[in-house]
This record gives sequence, C-alpha cells and structure tokens, in this order.
Amino acid sequence: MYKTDTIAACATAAGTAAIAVVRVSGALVPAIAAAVFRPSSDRPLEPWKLSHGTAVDPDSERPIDEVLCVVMPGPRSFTGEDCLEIQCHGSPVVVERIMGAVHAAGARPADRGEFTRRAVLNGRMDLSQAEALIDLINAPAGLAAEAAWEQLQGGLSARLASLREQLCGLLAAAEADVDFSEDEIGEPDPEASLRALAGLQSEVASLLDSFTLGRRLREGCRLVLYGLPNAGKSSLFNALLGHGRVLVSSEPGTTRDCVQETVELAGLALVMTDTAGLGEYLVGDTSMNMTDLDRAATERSRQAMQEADLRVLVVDGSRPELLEANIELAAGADLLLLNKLDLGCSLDSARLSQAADGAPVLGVSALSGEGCEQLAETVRDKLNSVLGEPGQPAFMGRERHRVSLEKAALALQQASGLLRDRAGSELLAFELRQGLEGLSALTEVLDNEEILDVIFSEFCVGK
Ligand SMILES: Nc1nc2c(ncn2[C@@H]2O[C@H](COP(=O)(O)OP(=O)(O)OP(=O)(O)O)[C@@H](O)[C@H]2O)c(=O)[nH]1
Ligand SMILES: [Mg+2]
Repeated sequence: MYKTDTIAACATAAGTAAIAVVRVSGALVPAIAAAVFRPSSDRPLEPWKLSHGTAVDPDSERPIDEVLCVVMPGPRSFTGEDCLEIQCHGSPVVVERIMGAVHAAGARPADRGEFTRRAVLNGRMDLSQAEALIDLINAPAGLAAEAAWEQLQGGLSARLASLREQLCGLLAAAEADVDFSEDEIGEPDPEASLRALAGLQSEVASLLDSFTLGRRLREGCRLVLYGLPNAGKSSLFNALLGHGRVLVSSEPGTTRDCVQETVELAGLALVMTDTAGLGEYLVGDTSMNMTDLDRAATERSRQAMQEADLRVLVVDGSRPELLEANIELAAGADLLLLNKLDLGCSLDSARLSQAADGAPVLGVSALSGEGCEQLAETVRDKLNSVLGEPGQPAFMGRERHRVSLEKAALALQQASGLLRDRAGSELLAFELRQGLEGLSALTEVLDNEEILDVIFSEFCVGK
C-alpha cells in the first residue's frame, strides 16, 4: 500500500564526514522547509536552486548548522513527490539534530529503500531500474558499475517492453482465434507465429545468459587456487593479493581452511580462494595417514573448486616425481601454473596440459615474482572467455528474475509445441499469457507487498 505521509532520513553514510545530506519527501516538504530553514538572503527558496542559510530548531529557533538547502517539487523529483535536501556538516550530532528538527516539523523516519519504493510506485522508474540503482551503489568494480548504469538508464526495460509487445501481438491473435470465427478474422498463419515465437525464445535465452554475466559482475568472478600440498598456492595467493594475507610454510598441510579475498582485475571483482592441499597422494605413503581433519579440509577444497568460475591448478614445477599425482588433479583445470620457476622446471608440462584438455600452462615463481604479470594477463583473458560475448549488455538480475525468465522460456517453448501440433488456440493463449507474466515480473510493480519488502530491504535507509 502506498503511504502518503512525509518521510525523512540521512542519505549519506553514517559516521563523521565533511558533509552529510538529510533528505525529506512528501506533501509536508514546503511546510518543513519553512519551519527548519532560514535563508541567509531575503530571497525565498526557489525550486531546484541551492540556497545558503541556517538550519534551526523549529520550536526554539536555535541555530543548528550552516547549510545548503534545495527543494525539488514533484512530480519531476526523484520520488515523484515534493523533496527537500539539506546539506549540513557531516557530524553525526548535527545530523541527529537536523533530523530531530525535521521530525518536529512533521516528517517520520523513512524505512529502508522507501524513497526508491515511492519512485517506483509513482512511475519514476520500474523495478529493474530500482534494482540497478542498488547495484550501482554496491558495485564491487568498474564493469559492474557500467552494467548497472546501463540498466538504470532503461536499456533492459526497453528490451523487455519490446518483447512484451511482440508477445501481446501473438496473444491477441490467439485470443481472437478463440473468440471469433475464421470468416471474421481471416485464416491464422501458424508459420509466421512460429517464427515470431522462435525470435522471442532466442531473446529470452540470451537474457538468461546475460543474467549469469550480471551475477558474475555483481558478485565477482570466483577463482580457486588448488593443488597438492606445498605447491605454493598460498604463496601465489599472497603474491596476487599484494600482501601476506595467509600463512606460508615448508610444512605440507599449512592451509586447512578456504580463505577468500577480493581483488579488482581489469574492472572486474575477482574473488580468489586459497585452499587446503589435496592430499590423497599421501595416503599411499605408509608413514602418513589421512586424518579426519585432512578429510574435512579436502572436502572444503573440493567444494570451492565446484563453485569456482576459474580453476587454477598450482603445481610445484621443480618436482617431476609428482607428475602423476598432478595429472590426477588436472581434469577440469582452466589454467595450470608451474610454480617455483626459480628452482628450475623439470616437469613434463605437455602431459599435464593434455590431462586438462589443453588448458594453458604458465611458469611462475611466487618467490621472485617472475611470470606473475603474465599470470594476471592470462587470468584476464580467461575471465573474458568465462564472461562470454563482449559488448553484450549484462542483466544485473536476481534469483527471482531467473525464475521469472525461466517461466517465460518454458511457456514459450510449450507455445511453440502447441503451434507446431496445431493444437487449440485456448491452450496457446494460456501459455502465451504465462510467458507474458514471466516477462512482466521483471519490471512491473507487483501487487505483492512481501516481494516489494524483500526487494527494498536491500537498500540502505535514505535511498
Ligand atoms: N623457491 C620457491 N619456493 C616457493 C615458491 N612458492 C612457494 N614456495 C615455498 O614452498 C613452500 C610451500 O609454500 P605454500 O605457499 O605454503 O604452499 P601451499 O601450496 O599453500 O601449501 P599447503 O597450504 O600446505 O597446501 C614454502 O616454503 C614456500 O616458501 C617459489 O616460487 N619458489
Ligand atoms: Mg597453503
């Protein structure tokens, strides 16, 4: 339900800063501005113009801070309602006092994302744009910010609107076929409808693909360093990170837990995981037995490998006797690193690469840094291939979008089948309507309050 009362919140991050912004939205904005702001000149507050003055306590008229104030009248404001922004000094105490003054003048504290929720409910943006706004604010690296910006500008909304329009055309034809006789509307052309449906299906499939790209941009690409104990995984992890984040030692089995850190690489957030060595090869050694701890650590490494976008097998290149044990681990690796290049490499890298389906092999030394620059480049290239088509706009979607898109994809597939079998138009219309619902859920305001609550709970207060 749309609440019409006036809301206020501090729009800048909590804590001490040079400047903070208090934001107000709702019908009481003119009255609140008059109650808490005293301009320093005789000119009254003009819409969309910053005005210099003093924020005061409306009851006592005591000055609180020197501020800049702007009024943005609806409906062309962010929320679609009258809005007021007060820029004050970034002291938590000052912010609290100004918020107190604004509340005394009639506003109530805003909920999380309530400003944006009002913007959506007032038609200032659609749901996919509101979500793009969260993604822009939370973007972990440059490419994610660019993709979120595109979506915020309505790129995705326009693409979806065109898909919906085409689907509506097909639905109208199917419904007309149910309601009217052939004499009244002419003979239907199933071949043309099938071609149109195939076009729609491929568009929805490409949206689903770009959804995966969007997730990777938003959450980061996951790279896992795995391999035998003592290969130098942790040393490489530290080298790529640029500082000694994890312990390194000549004892095999130093790392037991998965350790994650994020770095930015070519505009992408790269979530790197250092793992415990995979030590099955030790089991054959009568002097060593796998303990429960070894097994638990191995299990965690395997899980990290499963979840990764890029699997990097780290091999001690100076120990040819471990070739067979490394070959056992090579299947599924995207990149093979022959570490300890400074000690000389005597391992048959061609056989290793063969076991990994021809994955590239790179010689590096975590100790001397040799090859580490080339490693960053190779990882960047590999990530590009993981990310797919360059230039394809990413859809910064969420799980609910994937579910809706899959619902649409399935309905379109069923509709194609029905058309091919020349089945009844009633069934066809049903499937097309399902497809339309799936697409609409991505951008349209839902009448489901709970879903809206979930969407806007991701926002901070003040946005
Ligand atoms: N000479 C040389 N030694 C290295 C290099 N990289 C790692 N080491 C040494 O190899 C040993 C093992 O390094 P770690 O980074 O702890 O190896 P790890 O793969 O993380 O080992 P676990 O955590 O036990 O599985 C340490 O003594 C490192 O100093 C390298 O490039 N050259
Ligand atoms: Mg380690």
